[in-house]
Amino acid sequence: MKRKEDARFIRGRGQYVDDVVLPGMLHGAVLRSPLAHARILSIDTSAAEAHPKVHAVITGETLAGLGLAWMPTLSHDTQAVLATDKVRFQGQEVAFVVADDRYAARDALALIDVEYEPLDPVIDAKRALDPDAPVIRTDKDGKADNHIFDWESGDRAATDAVFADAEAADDQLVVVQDMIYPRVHPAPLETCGAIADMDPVTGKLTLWTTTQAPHAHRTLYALVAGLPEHKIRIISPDIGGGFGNKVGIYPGYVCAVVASIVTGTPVKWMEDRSENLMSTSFARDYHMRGEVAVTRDGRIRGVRVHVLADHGAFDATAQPTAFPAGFFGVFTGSYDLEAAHCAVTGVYTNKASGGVAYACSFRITEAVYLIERMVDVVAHDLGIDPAELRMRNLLRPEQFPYQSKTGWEYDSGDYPHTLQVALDKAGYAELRAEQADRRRRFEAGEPVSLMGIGLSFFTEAVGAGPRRSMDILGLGMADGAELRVHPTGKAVLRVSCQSQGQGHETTFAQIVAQELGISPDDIDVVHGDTDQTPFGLGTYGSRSTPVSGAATAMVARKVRERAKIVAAAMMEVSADDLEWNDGRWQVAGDPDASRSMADIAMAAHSNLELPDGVEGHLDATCVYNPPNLTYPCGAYVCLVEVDPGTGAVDVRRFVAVDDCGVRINPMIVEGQVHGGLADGVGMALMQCIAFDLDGNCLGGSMMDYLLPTSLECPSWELGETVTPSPHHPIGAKGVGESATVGSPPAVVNAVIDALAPYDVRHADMPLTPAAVWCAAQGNPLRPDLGIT
Ligand code: MCN
Ligand code: CUN
Repeated sequence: MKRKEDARFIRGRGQYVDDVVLPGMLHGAVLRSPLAHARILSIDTSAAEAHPKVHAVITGETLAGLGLAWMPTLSHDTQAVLATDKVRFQGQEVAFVVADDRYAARDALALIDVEYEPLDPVIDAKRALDPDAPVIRTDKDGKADNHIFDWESGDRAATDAVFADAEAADDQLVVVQDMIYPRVHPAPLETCGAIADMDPVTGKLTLWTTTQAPHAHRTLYALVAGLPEHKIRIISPDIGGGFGNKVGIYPGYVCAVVASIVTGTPVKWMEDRSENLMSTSFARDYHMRGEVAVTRDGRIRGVRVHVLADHGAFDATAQPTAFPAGFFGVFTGSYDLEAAHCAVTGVYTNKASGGVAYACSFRITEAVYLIERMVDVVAHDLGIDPAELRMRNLLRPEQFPYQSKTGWEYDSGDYPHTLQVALDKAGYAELRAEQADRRRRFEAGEPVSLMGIGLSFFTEAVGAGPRRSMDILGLGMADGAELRVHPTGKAVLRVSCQSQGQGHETTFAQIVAQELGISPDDIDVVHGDTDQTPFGLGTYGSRSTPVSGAATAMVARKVRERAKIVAAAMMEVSADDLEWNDGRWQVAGDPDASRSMADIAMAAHSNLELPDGVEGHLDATCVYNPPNLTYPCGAYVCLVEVDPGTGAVDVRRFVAVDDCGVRINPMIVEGQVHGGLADGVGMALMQCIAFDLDGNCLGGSMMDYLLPTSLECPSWELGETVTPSPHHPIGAKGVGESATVGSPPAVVNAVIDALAPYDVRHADMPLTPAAVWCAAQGNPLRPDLGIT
């Protein structure tokens, strides 16, 4: 089925936040710090206030008077809304101007005079832990260093024992590799913004905003600002992409709300591209050491990991678990291990708050990258083919449900089969033969490019989630769904999740259609408006299908059961005699005696026909609290050509076999995978937010922060296996982030494989031509990653 929402998108009739225009609306702009670390000595706003088109200038001092200068983050830290004492990263919010139009607001920014006393910036995460490093969070009482947290997962003693054993044994070895997952940014098409409309008479706040989680945001505004929750309405209309960038609450949103309260008029704030890239929602920035204990015949026994996590100046991780690095716990990947342990240390640096999401499921991306790179390093050191090494170590189908060594219960999968499908589709053996031939020609001095074949096998963990392990500010992670079938048999579904391009209006209608025998065209899906939808935690961590999708199937089944009673009354039979057949309630054994949902709906609304005790109307509500996450998986094969003269990488082919359980809409799933694969090629080869030693952000525009285009992407070759989730009502697993998680290691493994004639064991992303060329020359310097 084609996407229902595209009818408006391809006609230019979508409504994004920046399309919203309210009568009398004023415009806000944010003054940002030019320095990465500096004390604020004074802020003089008088000249800006005197500007004829300026209505108000808000500073940290204004906010402090309201108790709003600092706000809590999702990871139990605090973040400055507008800086009062110090600025802590380049681009940090310092003041907010409200003016008649966007241009006047921007002009007035230049009239604000801020006196800064520059301080030494801390840019390198390792340097952040030096005893003499400048302390960034001096706002925290008694804080004398830049350390945020230490977190661990797995059994340290058991893992150390396996490693000691492997070190002592002749037939085993320990393989060690350091690697960096660089800082990247999701860069959605629409930047972040908000229009706040506080009605001074009714006291009702309507906030149009780019959020992936409208209900959670509403509750947070209520808790933090003391606004009554029933008087807050959050509307998140069509959003031009989220990718995790729109999970958090940004200072600009809060400023727009305060500005609307102060001026008594609606206030719009939309950031520009550079503001989005420099100040919002970075991801990754993990410095990792992986260690693998393995027998010489390729049996992986244990994995040990240490990570230094650079979270920037405020720990604003969009982390829905109670744990600071929670989902990194899936670093054991798809393999059957004896023991595993990881330790993650989080530090503050003078960078925009990081540690947030980017199609990542909160650290799974880094974990998958680490283990899939490590498996290739082991294959390199042992001289075993990487496909063969994976086959020897993958979990076997009979091990499911599988209890991982770090406490996760993988629900289902047939990993060797999924990998085999990918290898067959790629023609793996023939590719290796072609590669061997190419290498012979290269060694013979022919001017040929180097061919590399890279694999990855990933397990994702999506659909947050079980209440015990994942409460966010004490809120459970259950999602609501409400379904009404109208008298003529048309239905409206209301869900708490929020589509940013994933096609929920189509797929959620398809779920209801499947359960009720109504055409998906006759089902409207309402989302993204807290006044119109039930509570739930929104769309991130690929949780819409696992949680809201499950709620949708369950609410439809409730309606179907109610319809059964009405149908029985209509046909004057006992409900026990009815069976659900081909989208109709039918008298068992009598195909001529049946009623469609439309027949039943009309009767249910004309109470005359209903006997006493049978409730009229046809609607239901449901709250779904998932018993577990869902665990999609996939096997990817990437084929690259590397130019040995320039280091340029060309992705020649990419085979992706995903298993996301039952597919509701195969076309949409493929679209999700296409997007994620492009993301992976981008991160592996070009995307990186770097900083110079003074803390200047070097990725503040799309001239510097490179996103992949169709030119860098091959024509994707997709395949599928289907292992339904045993606990999901329709057996579906999430897929929205799978390819972003699974593809970077496949691309990197391919490039390193291509460099085999130079005996390169590892090189860090992004594998730009310069980085690849330097790696081939044995040059370890990476100024782009701060390694000089
Ligand atoms: N689907 C399906 N069958 C399945 C699984 C999913 O048909 N077995 C469909 C779903 O019904 C839905 C889509 O595929 O229409 C994605 O579903 P799901 O995996 O549940 O992910 P979410 O809808 O929760 O989307 C979130 C996910 C995340 S976290 C990021 S980040 C990301 C991603 O989606 N951001 C995106 N894909 C994106 N795609 C677009 N266009 N824009 C974004 O911002
Ligand atoms: Cu991890 S980015 Mo998505 O969860 O919105």
